[in-house]
Amino acid sequence: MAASTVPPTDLGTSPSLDGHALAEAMRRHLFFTQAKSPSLATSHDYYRALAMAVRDQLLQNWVDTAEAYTQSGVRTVSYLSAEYLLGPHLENNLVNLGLRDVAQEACDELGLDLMQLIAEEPEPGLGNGGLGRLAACFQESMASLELPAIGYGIRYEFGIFRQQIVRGSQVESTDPWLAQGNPWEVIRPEWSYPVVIGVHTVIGVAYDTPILGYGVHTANTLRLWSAQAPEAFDFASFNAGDYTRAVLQKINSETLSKVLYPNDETSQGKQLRLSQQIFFVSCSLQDMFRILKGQGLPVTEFHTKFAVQLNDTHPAIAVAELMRLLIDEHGVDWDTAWSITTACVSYTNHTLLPEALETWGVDLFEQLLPRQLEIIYEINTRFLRMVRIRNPGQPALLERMSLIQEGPQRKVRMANLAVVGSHRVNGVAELHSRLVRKDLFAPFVELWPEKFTNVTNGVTPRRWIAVANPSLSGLLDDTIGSTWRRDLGELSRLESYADDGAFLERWRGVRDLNKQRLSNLIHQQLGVLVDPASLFDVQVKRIHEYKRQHLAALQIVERYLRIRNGEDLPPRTFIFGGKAAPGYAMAKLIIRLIGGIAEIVNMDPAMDGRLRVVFLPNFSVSLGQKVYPAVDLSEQISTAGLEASGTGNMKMALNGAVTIGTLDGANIEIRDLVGHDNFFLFGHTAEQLEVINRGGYHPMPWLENDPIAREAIDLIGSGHFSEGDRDLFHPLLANLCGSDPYRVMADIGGYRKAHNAVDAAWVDAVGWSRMSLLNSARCGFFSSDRSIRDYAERIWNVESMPINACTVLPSAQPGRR
Ligand code: NBG
Repeated sequence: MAASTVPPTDLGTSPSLDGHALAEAMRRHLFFTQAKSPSLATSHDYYRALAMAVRDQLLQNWVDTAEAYTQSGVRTVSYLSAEYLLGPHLENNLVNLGLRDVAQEACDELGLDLMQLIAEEPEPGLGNGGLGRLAACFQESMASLELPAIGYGIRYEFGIFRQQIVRGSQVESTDPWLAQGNPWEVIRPEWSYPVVIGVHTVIGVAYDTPILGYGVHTANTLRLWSAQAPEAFDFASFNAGDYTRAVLQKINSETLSKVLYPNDETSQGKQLRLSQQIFFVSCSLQDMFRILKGQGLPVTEFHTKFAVQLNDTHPAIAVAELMRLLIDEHGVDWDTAWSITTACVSYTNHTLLPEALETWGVDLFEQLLPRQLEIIYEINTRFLRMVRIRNPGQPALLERMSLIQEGPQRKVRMANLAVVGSHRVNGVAELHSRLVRKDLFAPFVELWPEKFTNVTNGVTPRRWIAVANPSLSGLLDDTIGSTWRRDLGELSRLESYADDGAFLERWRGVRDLNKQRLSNLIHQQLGVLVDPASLFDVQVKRIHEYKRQHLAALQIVERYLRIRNGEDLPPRTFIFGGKAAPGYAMAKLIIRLIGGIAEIVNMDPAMDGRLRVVFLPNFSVSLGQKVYPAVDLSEQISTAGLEASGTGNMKMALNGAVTIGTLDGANIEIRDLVGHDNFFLFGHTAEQLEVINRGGYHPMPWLENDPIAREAIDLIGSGHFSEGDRDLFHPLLANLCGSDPYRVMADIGGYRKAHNAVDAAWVDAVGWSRMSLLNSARCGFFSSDRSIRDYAERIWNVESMPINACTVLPSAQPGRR
């Protein structure tokens, strides 16, 4: 069954390009771009030749799109994000151009393996996890919906670190993703801007990457800023013979875009980080003013031209910086500047975890961004005056709402700045948005109820089904036609096959193939044999205590003990993957625990054919593409109220996984849509936990009533999974039995029951396939196209602008602009 990835021809690009022509183009690029003969060419050379040939095909769309936006002066989304976890471009671009099959033909003609070439592309890992990947899905959806948009961010020279697992522990190394060049970007030295940080000036240079829409002519731009020193070196120092000093400034400046902070859901308050934020935000805003001017619009129209979206608080300094640019650089008065700012800026909150809420020491601000701090003070004064007038005699309220946190070390609260400076604030799933209103920003909701809203996250079906799961794509095309790629609601048409035995067979066939594919990869990478017929139980995501990988680990130990005691349980393979922030000791210990368990379990002949545990190193977008389609059971087991949404949960369900999960984030919406019978629920709700917490939570009473959990904990404590070392896991166990901040012990009993229900359900293969199918069929809602439509209508007020083919021909443009 070949996956047909060709979009409708009326919308597709390059209808005339066939396999032979693409093969010719590759030969040409091998010669003219790579300067190689076939006999010397490496796989990577051929990857580049193909990438360049594909790039040639999309340039027309890209140029046309920019031209059409410029001519029309259309309202544009300006998406500000410190992270974009893009994943490799080549295959996605092939799918979106409708050239996937053509590329296959071209490679066949040249005797090359297309998948091998695709695997050559280093992935731009410019993000940590869900937040960065969401930004990438959103860019692709905006282009596919033909929405005028620019994504702005930082061109980190080193992305998220590479993770190796050495004797069960995480070892980090750098990710030099640009080392072999990047065929997808174009440098725009003509668009560079100075940013003053403290006493230094740094220049931001634009690097543009095209973001192709699916089956349309739109190709939007992702513009990432790279930091450069104003001068390559300081001539005065150089002439005086101080060569080190001569290049110091250059090194310091360029450090700004050197590396992504590898922290997920934590804020470290480092000077470099604040500098990165102002750097990319200021460059982006200056670029918007340049665009405005180029289109002949007055600065006072800034808010009609642009909808500025803050992806979390990382770009929140935009509120002060836009005010500064309007007032200081463009001579606008305060009140007008403030109306412009609040009319165009909106803010998405992505977490309730207190450690992730960014605050910056006032002294650091003073030192790096004195003018912006002055502006923040002024915003605060005016804001608090308004609050005071409405709420006489409530100093505690003022203290809570202030942009400045008082105390021995005064701090700027970036979330409060973002809320005050925005016209809309949203959370990323129903529950999360409710908690944002009820807890995090409650007094602001009193003041501005209409400001707060929800947009549930989504994922792009192009990358997460069409690219990731070709066998499922083929089956869908045969069954419901190919329009699901642009209208994921079409998946609901699968429902009518839920009781069709022959169809369920085919469904299972697709899933078996994907599981076989993942088993091969596991064998290749780890030398571990896993049975593709076993239940694949998967938890891949950042490692964090609130996500509770340790809860899953405890459950595996319980299972191990039960099998050792002679119980006959259906075969399971537990698959983990995810990175821990390098400084997060507890998360690293959780990885170590999983590694220790894997080592014992996989060596024990008594477990053979019943239990396997693997930790896949270096989880990434490309690895995710191989994992998600092979998941039977999706572990979404965070402490209720703490996972804002989750998006891995959506990728898995769409690809036919059944979820075991808590009532947290988007799990709740998934469960409501797929039906409560097709979801394994457990755990306390956010409300129940609130009650428990109020009474003073302690794990001991739970543990005392749970001999099974106790036995598992004791076994870990005995050194069984650490070669006799009784101390290794002590911090983790002491934490679980002491304060248990993430309520593992309160939920472990319910989790066990849910797993027993999974075992019972798995034995009924037809019943399981039916559940799997219904999960896909009913999750069309979780397309990022739907999320983006929500933002466009309810937050940005932008409309789509279809791009017609060939508005500009390369030859017809003699050097304008
Ligand atoms: C993460 C949440 C996820 C959510 C993504 C995207 C941060 C700060 N938040 O639950 O933890 O799916 O954002 O919204 O990374």
